[in-house]
Amino acid sequence: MADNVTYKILRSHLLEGQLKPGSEIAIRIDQTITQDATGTTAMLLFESMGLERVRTELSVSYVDHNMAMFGPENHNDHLYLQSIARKVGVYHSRPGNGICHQVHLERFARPGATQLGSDSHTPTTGGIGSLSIGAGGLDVAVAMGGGPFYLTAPKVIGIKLLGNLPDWVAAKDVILQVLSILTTSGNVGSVAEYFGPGVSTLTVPQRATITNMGAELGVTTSLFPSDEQTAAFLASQGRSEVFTPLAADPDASYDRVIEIDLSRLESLAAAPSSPDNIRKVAELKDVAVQQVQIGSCTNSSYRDLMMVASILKGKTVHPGVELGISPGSRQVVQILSENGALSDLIAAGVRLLECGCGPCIGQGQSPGEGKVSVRTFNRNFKGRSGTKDDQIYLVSPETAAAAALTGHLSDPRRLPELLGISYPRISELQSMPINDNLIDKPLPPDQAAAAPVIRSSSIVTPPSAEKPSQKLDGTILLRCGDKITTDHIMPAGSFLKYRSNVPEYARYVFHCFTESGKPSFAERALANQKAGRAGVIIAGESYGQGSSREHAALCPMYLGVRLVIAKTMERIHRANLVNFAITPATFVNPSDYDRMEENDHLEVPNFHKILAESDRFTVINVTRHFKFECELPLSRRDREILLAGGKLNYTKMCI
Ligand code: MIC
Ligand code: SF4
Repeated sequence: MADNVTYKILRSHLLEGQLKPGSEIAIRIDQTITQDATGTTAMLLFESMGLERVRTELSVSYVDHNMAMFGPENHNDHLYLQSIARKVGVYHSRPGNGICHQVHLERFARPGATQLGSDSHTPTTGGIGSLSIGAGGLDVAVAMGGGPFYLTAPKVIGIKLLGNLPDWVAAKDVILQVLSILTTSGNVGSVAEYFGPGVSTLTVPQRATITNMGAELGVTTSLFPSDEQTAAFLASQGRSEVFTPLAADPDASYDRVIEIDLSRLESLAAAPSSPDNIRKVAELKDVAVQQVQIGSCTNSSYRDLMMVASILKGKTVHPGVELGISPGSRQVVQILSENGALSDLIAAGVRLLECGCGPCIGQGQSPGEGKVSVRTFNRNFKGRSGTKDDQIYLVSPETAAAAALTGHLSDPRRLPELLGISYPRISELQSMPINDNLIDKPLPPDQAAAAPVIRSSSIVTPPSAEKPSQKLDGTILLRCGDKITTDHIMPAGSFLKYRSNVPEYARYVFHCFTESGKPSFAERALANQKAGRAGVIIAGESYGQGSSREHAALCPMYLGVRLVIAKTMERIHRANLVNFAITPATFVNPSDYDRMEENDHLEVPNFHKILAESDRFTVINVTRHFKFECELPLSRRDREILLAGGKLNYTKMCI
């Protein structure tokens, strides 16, 4: 059978089901990653499954998100994560070591492996040929326990790369071009696999930029083959032994093919406020810029930061711009400090932040009201930066550096003419400095049993979900529009510190929709729950875009939400809803969305029976006296999970 790379890896890890696009399959997971913002819940859920040790080839816990540490909560989480990791057989990357995806690419990921991570940018390591998928923390906890991961066998979109990137045009421009074609909607259930002669011209870190931001397409994952570039990258990390070549069979086919000629690309930007609002940088030259932020798991490689340092060398950041760099890995910072590039950055006026997610997740560096911030990150959802009406442009490091020097969005190809800067040719290093002293190894099993777990009072065991009622008697708590992201549902930024305390964090569900002087979503939801009604959310297209944060299901569940009806829904969020016993339904007739309002009383007779066996059901809008139809295309297992009152109860039943 001729397979593409995606199906080769799936076939070698298949545990259940048929490898036919659209059918449910179960695969074995080799590696897992968690990060601190999702990891505390994942670890608590792992503990409540009653297992003593992980059963994967490798599991790593990272601390990279909650680094601001206002109040004791973050440090409490860090200490809990470090102590539980040692005990249950998980490696632990301490704060300061870098962002999970970049460090995992450097130190642990391997071609041909499967990886499940409680973060939506887990596909970053698709750049090394690992089939890496983002999921909710509960799914990752189950995989840590050796359980299979269930997914829909994907369609594979083949992205054929031709030619070579021109000077000043970067890997970021490739993924922005892909986003302009595929957009952020309509790709659920697909994998983006790169092939063609242009692939060999891209290094692993460049590929990882592309697979990282592939998350914004809403695909299951993105994947590159493993070739000489992969071998060279692994050699530079002193990990040649894990190299294995991986390519699609010569006559392998794809469900759809898109061709991109790298030589014809130019510098692009995702304009406010969606990663698929793609414009040519050259057309944005009148946009004045007040802030530039460089870094994140998308653009923090040695080449990216060397490129910025070389462009800035001997120059000064424009007086109207604040430039921050939040590097993705300590390894890269160490090289930059050894080769003098760090001095060039500091001399140019860069504000150097610590290695971590930082401003990408609204942990500081929020731009001023209505001010333009140009970022090398992957998401520009409105308000994510911490400023309500932010104007965020997502660009390559080259474009970010050009904006920092000129004070405008400037096509970096004009830098020679504007500032006399010639294109810096940066070659990858053959050997990187290896220093794993911030990665704690797990304790051997004979010492682990007696090891203490540090559990502070801000770490609260997550509430468990309930079994569904016979009949659903509910109230529409919110009717939200299209493209509601998990950042809208469950804000991050300064609220991130409540991740380990669901009752506290739940107070901020749909915080962005709370009008001052009016009751919050949480207050209304709790009152509704007290009155004995289920909460219902009505949504438009692509509900639940963005992150893997299961709190966007867990906290609404805590507030009594039991049903979401959307026009369409994104993959990870839909799975999280099922995991926490919230039924994810879609409208049969999307125009029904317009026929109802908040506070309408809805009824679903025989709800329990519907969950058990029906893929369609009728909802009665009691307030407006009409009925409408919903679709419920659930797998047998999803139904069992919902009926069991969520995945934790279901998993306990199966252990
Ligand atoms: C993000 O980029 O939105 C995050 C923060 O990394 C999330 C995870 C989280 O909410 O903790 C993600 O991408 O899954
Ligand atoms: Fe961190 Fe941003 Fe990457 Fe999420 S997208 S893992 S917040 S750097």
